[in-house]
Amino acid sequence: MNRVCEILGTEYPIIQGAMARIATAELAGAVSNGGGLGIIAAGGAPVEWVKEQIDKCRAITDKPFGVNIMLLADNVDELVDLLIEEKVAVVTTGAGNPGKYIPRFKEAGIKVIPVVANVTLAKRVQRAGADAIVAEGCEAGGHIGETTTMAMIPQMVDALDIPVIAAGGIADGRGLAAAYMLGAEGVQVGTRFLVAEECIVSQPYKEMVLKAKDSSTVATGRFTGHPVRVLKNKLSRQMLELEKTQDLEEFERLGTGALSRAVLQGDVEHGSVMSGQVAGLVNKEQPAAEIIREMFEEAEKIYDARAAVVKER
Ligand code: TUI
Repeated sequence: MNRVCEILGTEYPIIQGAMARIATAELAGAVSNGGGLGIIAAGGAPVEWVKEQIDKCRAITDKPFGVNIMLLADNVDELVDLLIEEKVAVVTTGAGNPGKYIPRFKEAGIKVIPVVANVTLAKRVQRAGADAIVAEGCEAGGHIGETTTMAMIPQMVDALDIPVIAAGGIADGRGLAAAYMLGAEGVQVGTRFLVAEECIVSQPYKEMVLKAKDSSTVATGRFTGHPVRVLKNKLSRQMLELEKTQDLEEFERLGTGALSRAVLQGDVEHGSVMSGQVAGLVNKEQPAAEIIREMFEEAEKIYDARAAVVKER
């Protein structure tokens, strides 16, 4: 059995990306029912809301699922207490170093899988006791690091003993197979699950992903130290304009409530439409379970067909 499946308690070594405001119990439950690991994104939401989502997810699925903690949120300590009390199966983290929380999760029997974007932080969380890491390349949507998935995965694999789960730029069986070739033992997929039938994101957001092409995303806010990849729209153009003056106050004003505007209200011109570079590969709304099955079937076919390329001379 695959080391990642063993840690996650899943049939397939695939984690659904934690998309703030978007990854609710509906999507997480559907992904877990489909044999992957569904994730509820706590984002900056109140602890009570997260508790409701956990209850809801447990009503949708008997299978394991996880909760993601965004470490820039101001209620992280409270959230950690909740997740320990609820004994969720897996915790993933983003946008920081979760090191100081890892011992308490481990004591509670919770698997911890930090999402990281560089080898230095990956080594640090391995030392702190992480069970695996998600190595997220800058092709990913949302808050990103500097390095691509292609360059990062083998460097992570060389530097770590714990399993590496690849993220950023993976939306079909080809990306999945490629991640394995680089040494990953699992994948995390966000953008393709945005258009899952069970995903509650607004229809205009889904349509924008479905219509996107290779050059449709851009990273905004590099000068803030927290670059974020989004689909290009009026808001991203305004934000890029602010890079010239580096007006942080105005940047933050523009960003306030921007994700909700796109996710809940469907305003994809003035809202933040976070998405990975693979949006151009995502062309069909379908059930989460079908996405998982298709990806692994396609990857298997590739292995069978391409083995000849390296074996036959
Ligand atoms: O965290 C993510 N993706 C996210 S978080 C998010 S919410 C947000 N919105 C606006 C600004 C910032 C966050 C949307 N998408 N992925 C994992 C990830 N972690 N990507 C990059 C990092 C990261 C970057 C620098 C983690 C730590 C870090 O510096 C700390 C260190 O010690 O290296």
